[in-house]
Amino acid sequence: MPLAYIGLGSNLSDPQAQISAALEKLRQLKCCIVTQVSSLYFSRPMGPQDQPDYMNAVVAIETSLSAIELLEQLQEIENMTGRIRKDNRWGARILDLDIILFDQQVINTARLTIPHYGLKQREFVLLPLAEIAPNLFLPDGDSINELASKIAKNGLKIHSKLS
Ligand code: 5RU
Ligand code: CA
Ligand code: CA
Repeated sequence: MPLAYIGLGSNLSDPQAQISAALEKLRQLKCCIVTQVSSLYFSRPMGPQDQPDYMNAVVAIETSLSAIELLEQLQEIENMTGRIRKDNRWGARILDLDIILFDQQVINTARLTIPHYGLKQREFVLLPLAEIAPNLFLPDGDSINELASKIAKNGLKIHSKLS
């Protein structure tokens, strides 16, 4: 079965509770087995700064779905939590679920870019990912551990364990 890595983020309405609830919903998906869960990280906003701090985490899931089917499941979970998709690109959100990697697939379509285009620049993705998959390599050959060891932490810190 394909192995996918999912990034979770929230900076509204009790982010820690939102991430825990999203993890619970991922565990309930029939198509997916959550195999690894990173710690919960506290992170400063990247991009627009006029928004609250974030909580971020990364999970690994084995899935029988295709990447686009998985995206649809993730968007359903986002919608269930009351996320409203509108013109606040990169603004505060209750829940954001991104496919970071899907096996070693490279996908560039209007709906989906995999690996996630911001992966190498975002400490709040790289460090949780390196926590659960240090020996992973990207499709372009870059080592996750090496990328994670070089990136500036920008205040990122482990907040707590997820369960
Ligand atoms: C530009 C640069 C835009 C970096 C974005 C998150 C970016 C965030 C998140 C933290 C965004 C996309 N900051 N900023 N965690 N999402 N810490 O999940 F990430 S908006
Ligand atoms: Ca995101
Ligand atoms: Ca997203």
